Amino acid sequence: MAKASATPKVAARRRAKAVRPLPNRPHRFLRLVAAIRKLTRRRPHRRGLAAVSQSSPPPPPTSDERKCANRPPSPSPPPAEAEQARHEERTADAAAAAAEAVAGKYWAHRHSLFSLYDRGVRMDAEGWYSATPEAIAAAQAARAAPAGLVLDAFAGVGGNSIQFAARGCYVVSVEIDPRKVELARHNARIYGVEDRIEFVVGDFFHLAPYLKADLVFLSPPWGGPSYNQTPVYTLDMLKPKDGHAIFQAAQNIAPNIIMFLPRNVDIGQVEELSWLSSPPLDFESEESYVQHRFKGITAYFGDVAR
Ligand code: MGP
Ligand code: SAH
Repeated sequence: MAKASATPKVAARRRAKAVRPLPNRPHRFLRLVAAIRKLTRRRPHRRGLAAVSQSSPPPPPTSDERKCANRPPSPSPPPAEAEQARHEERTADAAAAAAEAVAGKYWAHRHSLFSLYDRGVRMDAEGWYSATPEAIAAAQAARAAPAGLVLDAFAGVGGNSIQFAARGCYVVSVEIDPRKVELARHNARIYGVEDRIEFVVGDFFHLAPYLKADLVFLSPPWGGPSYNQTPVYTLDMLKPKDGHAIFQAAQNIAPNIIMFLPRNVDIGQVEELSWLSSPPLDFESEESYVQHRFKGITAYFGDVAR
């Protein structure tokens, strides 16, 4: 397994090996974006396929919603208020968790997560512990061809999407949590790459059958910071589905896949993913470091593997 840290020399070597993008970009990117917009508009109130754009107006009430609005008052709070109360509770919980995270080790890492942190980068609790450190995200992005079309399937607060866009890729960033999408959009603006990223609030597994790209980037949830409590991390521990299901969904989208995985992952299992294709995909794994600290394993499948 290779050991990698992001030096300009390595980045230059990687550029030479970069995967050639499919032709017709950016038109293909725009067509894909139009398709996603259509898809997400058609079913605007399903969590898995929520509306994409911050500026989209809320959908008109359905006949059921209108019936709800006309119901006589009941002793329990009306659904909208109860939902609002639940939302506020969740927001307060998230804010408390974020404050806790900030007070801990993550605050010390803020500039390695985002070098422009002081310009106003925003995070939430999960973002603090799962954003890919910038040097690692930049090294991963260096494998993609400039102007290639990248799908970031679990985009979080934007750590990877921003680096792919900074390298000149067009990026479709899928993230299930709408609040994170707003954070990612804000962070991309700070890095000046917002116009190369299409943000989609949605469930990757619902959207996957409709998507095509040159490269899929996968950094799914690992199950929280306790992922390293086990000596060997197996692919069934990934969330929200096991590693095979995640990889298979990605395989139908692009011939090149990059996965960012825990440092204690069972590397044999990861290599086996390449056998899901016939003939097997080229495979390479490397240890990803930030300032000599081992942070995770990056696995490359397809032409992006050396
Ligand atoms: P870590 O091991 O929690 O932190 O995460 P650190 O500082 O290396 O731990 P310590 O043992 O040195 O104290 C290391 C890196 O893994 C983070 O910066 C994230 O990039 C990534 N990471 C961690 N988690 C828990 C997740 C996760 O759930 N999902 C994803 N995609 N990445 C994660
Ligand atoms: N690479 C990101 C961090 C990703 S953390 C960064 O650098 O910022 C994993 C993310 O996957 C979380 O933000 C979580 O909300 C999201 N997620 C979980 N299930 C998902 C699904 N089914 N579809 C899309 N995103 C999902």
